Amino acid sequence: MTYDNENIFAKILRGEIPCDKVYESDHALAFRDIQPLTPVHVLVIPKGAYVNMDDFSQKASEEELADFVRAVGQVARDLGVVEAGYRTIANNGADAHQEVQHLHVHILAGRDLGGMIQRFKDQ
Ligand code: DGP
Repeated sequence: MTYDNENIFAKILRGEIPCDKVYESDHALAFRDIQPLTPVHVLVIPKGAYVNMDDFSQKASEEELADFVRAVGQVARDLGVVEAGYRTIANNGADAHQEVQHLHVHILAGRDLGGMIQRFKDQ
């Protein structure tokens, strides 16, 4: 799994393109999605160069892993969405339609999000 240093989130991390930042820690950054699907749509990314959850879960240090998971929880609390509820999604690879090849967790909230995923038609 090769990390592309020119992916859009790497550029955000380097400050080459702007983002609407909502949270930053030693190992994580959170910012609003540029194409929000819900009233609240924030992306949480590790600062390290990890393509996806498979990459991150194998190579990240314990400190990075802990910081990232805590960041997701903290951002949800900061956004005020814990009581009403929120959804976290991390798309990994082709079948999941991962568009940006730097690990990111979507935090989706602000309305009823419906069922988790549509059933396959043949089920
Ligand atoms: P995914 O399909 O899980 O890889 O989602 C990628 C998300 O990244 C998508 O919801 C749109 C968002 N996105 C793409 N480019 C930018 C950008 O330049 N800035 C921000 N804030 N979000 C972006």
